[in-house]
Amino acid sequence: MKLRILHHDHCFDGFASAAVFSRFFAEKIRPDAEISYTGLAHKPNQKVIEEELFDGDENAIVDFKYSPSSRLTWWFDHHQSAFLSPEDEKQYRAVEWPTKFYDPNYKSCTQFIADTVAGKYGFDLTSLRELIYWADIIDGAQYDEAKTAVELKAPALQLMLVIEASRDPAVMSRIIHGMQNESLAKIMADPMIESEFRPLYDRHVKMVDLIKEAAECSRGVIYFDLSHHDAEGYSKFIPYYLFPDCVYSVGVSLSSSRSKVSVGFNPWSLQPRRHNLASICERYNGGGHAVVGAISNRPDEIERARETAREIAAELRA
Ligand SMILES: [Mn+2]
Repeated sequence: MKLRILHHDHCFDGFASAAVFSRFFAEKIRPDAEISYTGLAHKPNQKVIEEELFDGDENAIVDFKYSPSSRLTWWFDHHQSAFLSPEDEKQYRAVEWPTKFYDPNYKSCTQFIADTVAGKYGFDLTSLRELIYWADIIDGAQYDEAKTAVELKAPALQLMLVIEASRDPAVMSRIIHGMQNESLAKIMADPMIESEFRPLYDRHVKMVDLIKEAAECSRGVIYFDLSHHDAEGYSKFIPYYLFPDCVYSVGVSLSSSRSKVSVGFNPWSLQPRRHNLASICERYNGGGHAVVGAISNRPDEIERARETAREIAAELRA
């Protein structure tokens, strides 16, 4: 029989969820299952998950939005917004589904699947402990210190970098299969993965230097403008690694598709957060969460982005 697993793409938790579910399915449901994988990415204004993606005898979605399709046989998600429409949510909540699970209290979908299948089916998680541990750290941004998140010494965090940036299907497939039976260090030691990682890591180190050069910290707020560099996509933890005593960061960046102001609260700050960053960003037509927010505009609006960033930095310093 064929099992199709649809998982959140370019996301460590999405990959780990697919790996844990695969092991569970092969051991507890169908040992003869022939499993294939499809990565799903969020699209603006998406209304449905295309029916033709459900091409297995059984079809599972993990770490991604619900589909009311009758072809969907398994579902696990932990995202706050897990439904593409109010109708989908109503359809899901009207029934006690035996194999479709949702719990937004979980920090990672991997941990959610692990707890669910261990409890309901007695699935033995022993050999998957390392994977589950790191999925929960990464998806919940629960790093003990900025150093861990930025220096990327743990094999799990090196794999995270590859998963988020690589577009090579062979690399993706190697990782998703490796996660089921190998240690994360062993996957990283594979020359194919190592050579994919190297340039990404070099770029990451360059971003640390770039932010170090551009940033200044005063009255608890780090401010940096990267709009003269190709700096789309850097780790949001870099500013706090460079300035551990700062409370907030405000950054400006520019790519071919947008100008962007990023605002964040230092998760390792010893001082409390006194501002809701989502509310601040909403005043400039942006959004986000209380601890991290952003405002995106057209690339030609970069001067306005710089102005906005300076205003927000001044407000956070007041
Ligand atoms: Mn997740």
